[in-house]
Amino acid sequence: MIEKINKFMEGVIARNAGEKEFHQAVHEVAETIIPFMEENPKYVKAKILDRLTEPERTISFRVIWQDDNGEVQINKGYRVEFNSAIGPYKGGLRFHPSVTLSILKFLGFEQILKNSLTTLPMGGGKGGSDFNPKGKSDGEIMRFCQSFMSELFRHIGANTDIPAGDIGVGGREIGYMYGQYKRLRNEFTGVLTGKGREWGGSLMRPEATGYGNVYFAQEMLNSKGDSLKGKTVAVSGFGNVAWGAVQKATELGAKVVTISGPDGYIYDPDGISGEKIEYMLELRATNNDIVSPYAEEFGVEFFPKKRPWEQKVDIALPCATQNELNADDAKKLVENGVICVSEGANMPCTPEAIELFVENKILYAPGKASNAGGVAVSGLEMSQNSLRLGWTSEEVDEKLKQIMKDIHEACVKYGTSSDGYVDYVKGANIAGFVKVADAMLAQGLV
Ligand code: NDP
Ligand code: 2IT
Repeated sequence: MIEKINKFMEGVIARNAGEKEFHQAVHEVAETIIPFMEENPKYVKAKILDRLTEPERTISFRVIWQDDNGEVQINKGYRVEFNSAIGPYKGGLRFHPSVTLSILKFLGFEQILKNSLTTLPMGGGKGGSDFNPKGKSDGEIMRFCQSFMSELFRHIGANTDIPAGDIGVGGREIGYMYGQYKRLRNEFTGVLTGKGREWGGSLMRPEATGYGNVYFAQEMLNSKGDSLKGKTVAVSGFGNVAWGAVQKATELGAKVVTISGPDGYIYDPDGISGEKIEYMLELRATNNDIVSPYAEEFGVEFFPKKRPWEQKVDIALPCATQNELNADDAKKLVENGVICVSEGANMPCTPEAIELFVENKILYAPGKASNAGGVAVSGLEMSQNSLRLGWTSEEVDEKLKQIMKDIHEACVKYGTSSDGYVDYVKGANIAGFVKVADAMLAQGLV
């Protein structure tokens, strides 16, 4: 089996040279899907995994804009339309200087399986730019978003491809891009999700990813007769996902003691709750990329250039970015008695870290399962746009909870080992794969 997996990966690496994040995401899936396909030869014969790892379409374009000094700026723009077997392409846009095609292909590839897990009809896609929003004025952000959309608009549509937010893209950026799309097409449609509630957005979308991640952690703990109550939690990041996770974990009786940024992390032994959670939003809105002002504001300790995983906690929720929790971090968490790790970010744990969690039988959930709440509520936003109706927060939250429960159940169904341990990576990969693979078989060689 190892030989088969290695051979498959050799092909992927040769066809996608140098794209190491993409290789990493594909390898994690291949490890569990290739053995599954061997038991189900119809997928092997139709070369489903080879087809699944090749995007249906990759769009790459130039984005020209002018900064506040009148200087011309040039960025790269992309949209990877990965797979449309079960619905229109769906996935976020990331604006961050680290964005490359490799990053977007890893995200787009994971998005296929994640979207399938939500039970909603959405294919997989991802896009973005190497634009750095840090320190930019509101006018610069608007001009960049308008220029970006001036090319992207011809490739997307409410029934074709529906982008949303991701790192560096929140409500403000979605607003500017939506305005430009509407102007160019002269139509008011649900082409983007994460819109403002007054103009077609869903209630609960901003909270959805973080809330969903905590609901998933709760399901894992419940399956062991445990709960979040009284647990200490380390969260990384201080963006949209981290904010939602801190809020919901606190509400469910846990104590969140860390948040982090690229500058380091803060440790708040009293727990991040109430006005401190509101302060996270202020911090994010400064566009400055640093979390240290929290320490000054609330008189707590700041650990420059360190990551929160060195603290003793019961639960870890990595919510910042890819590969932010490595084997050393995982070792420390395990030594300190962590019981549950639930990914809010996409691919935050390295393969070596995951191996350690699984070896030690920690409850570990991969992002494609545990952070699917964000795109799930995006799917619900699409439904509301189609109906031209808006649901209440309670209605959306109820649906989100049910979806996270269903994803958990699907993981248990496909991921339970003979000793009872649930391998959520295996469970999520197979459950997500089956639906897409069967749709691809039914639709022929397209
Ligand atoms: P935000 O832009 O709101 O926040 C991102 C956070 O991660 C910030 O704290 C950011 O700090 C930090 N960060 C970003 N890049 C790096 C880096 N290279 N090194 C260290 N820290 C970094 O984004 P989101 O909260 O939306 O996204 C966080 C994660 O969650 C990402 O992995 C994203 O793909 C994933 N995700 C998001 C969903 C959503 O609905 N928004 C849905 C599902 C997953 P800074 O900006 O200061 O660098
Ligand atoms: O990674 C993700 O799932 C997202 N950034 C959300 C995508 C979406 O379309 O809501």
